[in-house]
Amino acid sequence: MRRVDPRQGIVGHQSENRAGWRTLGGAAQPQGRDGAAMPARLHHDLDLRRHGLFTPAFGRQTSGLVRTQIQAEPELASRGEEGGTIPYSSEVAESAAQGFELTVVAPAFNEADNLAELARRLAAALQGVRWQLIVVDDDSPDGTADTAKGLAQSDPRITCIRRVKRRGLAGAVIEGALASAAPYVAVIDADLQHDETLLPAMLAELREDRADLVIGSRYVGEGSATEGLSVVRGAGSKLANRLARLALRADVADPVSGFFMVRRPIFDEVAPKLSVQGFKILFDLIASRTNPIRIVELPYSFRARYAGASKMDSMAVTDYLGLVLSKLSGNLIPPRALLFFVVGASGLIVNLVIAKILIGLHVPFAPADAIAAILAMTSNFLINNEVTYRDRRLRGLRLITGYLRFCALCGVGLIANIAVAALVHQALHVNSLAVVAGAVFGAVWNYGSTSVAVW
Ligand SMILES: Nc1nc2c(ncn2[C@@H]2O[C@H](COP(=O)(O)OP(=O)(O)O)[C@@H](O)[C@H]2O)c(=O)[nH]1
Ligand SMILES: [Mg+2]
Repeated sequence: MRRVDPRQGIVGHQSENRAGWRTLGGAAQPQGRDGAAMPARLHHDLDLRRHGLFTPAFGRQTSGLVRTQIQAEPELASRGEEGGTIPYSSEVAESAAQGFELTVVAPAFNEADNLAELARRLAAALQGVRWQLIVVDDDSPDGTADTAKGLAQSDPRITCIRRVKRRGLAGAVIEGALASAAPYVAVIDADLQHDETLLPAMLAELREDRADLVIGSRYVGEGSATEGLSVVRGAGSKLANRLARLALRADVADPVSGFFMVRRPIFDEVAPKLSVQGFKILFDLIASRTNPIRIVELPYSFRARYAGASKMDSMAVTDYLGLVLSKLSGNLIPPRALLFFVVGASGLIVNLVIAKILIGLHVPFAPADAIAAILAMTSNFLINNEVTYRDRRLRGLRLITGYLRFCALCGVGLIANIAVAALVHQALHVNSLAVVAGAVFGAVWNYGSTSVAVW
């Protein structure tokens, strides 16, 4: 299978399944009139025509740009070196006025020191493409939003969405992508771990209609993660990939990659189903799709961070496990509900341990059990507030009113639990089944009602 690597401007020759160009779903090749594969920079020019963007007027304005790109290619590489600048020109404003073809969404939390370099590298990599960058910041204390808006002052292709009182990579990506009006949306980390020079090749796959989703993959061909991930993180990433492949109906080598490009209508369609919590939006996107999509994976090497520190933590891992389990349940149980049930199970342990301690201290059974139950409910509420609903955490007075509502609703849940258990016992006369039915009903009630009335 012949392939073009636009980054090198060469025409390669590779067999269909040769590592490095992993294609899921048949794909036509970019070809010239004589049937030969074309250098990317030439078929880029053709793309503009095919997409109806190369109107005579637009052609006059942009053909110079395309030609400049071809002539300036050796120079382009040197401009891509650190420290160089991409001057803003009237051509940028003209192409922006035509509408962007590609939105690059960069979720950013405490990435102020990376943004100027990110913008510079995108400009170098995407010459001749009508691109925009949307930085989605979650009110980072390091002034990420101020930095992004400072860059936006001198380059209209850059926008910043500053979210307040919210946290989460997946939610940030969703909001950035939903703000796009471009036909194609890419997601890239703001810390420069992803290789932005792959973007033109990813775009070519979509423009040439060879794919609906293109993944920058660390686990095909010459792709690698050794530079950007420690040994432990590397092992974790491979495990996460294995779990994801279990839950997916697609054979994807790197379904937890944070670097991908997709047709915007696909994202728009799937967006309401995506979980706003968590780190692995690509996995969610593939798992939540309704129609089959063509996926292409292109290799890249995951680099070390440019500046700043990783935000991946145990909560991100917990969220991911919840997401995989939720998908394995066929979306029956939302990831948040799974977490809520795990917290509920921890409450049961708290209840048992405290009751045992109090009874050991010769407190009569009834008050001992009541105190243990209240403490278990309190610990459930606090853990759920800190973990399950950490993105909507209650504070101050709302913490107290939320706690009272939580206790009242769980009290109703307990009554419902007992009532359902009694009914099932009456009907089937099986103790264990009655207890389980009551507990499940109570847990579902507790989750459903508190998710609406407390958080
Ligand atoms: N807006 C936003 N961005 C985030 C959040 N968590 C992580 N990010 C960004 O997502 C990208 C990947 O996160 P990173 O910490 O580098 O994860 P790692 O590469 O797996 O270590 C980076 O650009 C982060 O700044 C968040 O809560 N909100
Ligand atoms: Mg990173």
